Amino acid sequence: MLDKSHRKPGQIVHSEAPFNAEPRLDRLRRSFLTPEENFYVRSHGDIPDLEADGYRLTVGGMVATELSFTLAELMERFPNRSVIATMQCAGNRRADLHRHRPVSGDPWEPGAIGNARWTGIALCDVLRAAGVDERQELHVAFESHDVVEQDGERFRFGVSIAMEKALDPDTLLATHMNDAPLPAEHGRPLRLVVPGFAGVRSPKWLASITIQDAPSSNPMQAEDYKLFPSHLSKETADPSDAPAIEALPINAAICEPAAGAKLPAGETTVRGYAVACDRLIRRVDVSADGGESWTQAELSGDPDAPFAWMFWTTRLDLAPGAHELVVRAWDAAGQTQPSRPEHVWNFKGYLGSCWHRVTVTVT
Ligand SMILES: Nc1nc2c(c(=O)[nH]1)N[C@H]1C(S)=C(S)[C@@H](COP(=O)(O)O)O[C@H]1N2
Ligand SMILES: [Mo]
Repeated sequence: MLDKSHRKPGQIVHSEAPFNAEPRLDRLRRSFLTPEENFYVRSHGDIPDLEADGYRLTVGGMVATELSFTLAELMERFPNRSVIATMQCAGNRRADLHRHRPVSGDPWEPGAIGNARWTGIALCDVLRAAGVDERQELHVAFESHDVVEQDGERFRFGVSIAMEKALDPDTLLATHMNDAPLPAEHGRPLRLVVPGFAGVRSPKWLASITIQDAPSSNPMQAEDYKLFPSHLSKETADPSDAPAIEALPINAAICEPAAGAKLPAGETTVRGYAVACDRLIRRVDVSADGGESWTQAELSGDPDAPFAWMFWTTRLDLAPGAHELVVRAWDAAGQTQPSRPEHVWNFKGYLGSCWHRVTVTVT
């Protein structure tokens, strides 16, 4: 186990062991590519202490040839590939659901998200080298080196994705984040990056890949990260009957000003992010009156990076008094966000994608 000296300035720490933290939103909004010091960390167990030297990745199951690679062999044999993609926890903005009605899990504010250039090799190249059975109904399962303790059980972290997403050339086995070797807490030496999907489908500290005819039976896949309707509770929900969270819905947040800010009268700059899985953000509306009237924000981002977030900015002239600032985004398919937390509430607190509201006082 590594020490906990990885605490960074301006972090909101949800738990020390395992270490779970998100950046303050003003820090998150500083750059399109999120530097490591402002990148949220979501881990279910201790960081495994892996040396790049002794590291091996195995590929097995429904393949013609089972393979095992050192890191150097992987990098030599397969072409380098990069993707700019936003990583976002399914629990991002859980706090907004919790404030409406209590949910289980850490109360993430809108900072359980970050955007990076991920570099490594395409998962599909490795699968094809093993002679993978490419039938669409198959699943690619992953097991990691970290151990999760949950409900009295101890097991290694594991998830799976469907064959179609596994064969997408943007699904990467990544060794680098923003052109630097992966930091230990983000999966050194090798993690999967599944652009557009909930962070949980991007296992860190990867140990093995198995092609199989069913999704992973690991509790991370089979029980957690499922989407339940609002009338179910921990006691009544049946995970085997609920869909696994994969692609994420459109979401947006106000990063500045902060909730509760006291501002001088006059023009205020309002800034934030918006993201919509693999679709471009087309428009962002900002309201200063709780959603009665709207103005359009200016967008900035990389139109060639469909899996990346966009940033937005607008200036509002606010009179003295309390104001509820609201943001909602629209994607290239004309889809937008539900207005209130009760429209998306679920007892696990996933996919908190309702309009983000921040109350400020102008004096
Ligand atoms: N092996 C392993 N992979 C993991 C996790 C984990 O606990 N163990 N957490 C997942 C979850 S829920 C998220 S949101 C992302 C977080 O990635 P990050 O910590 O690099 O931001 O990693 C995913 N991959
Ligand atoms: Mo997550």
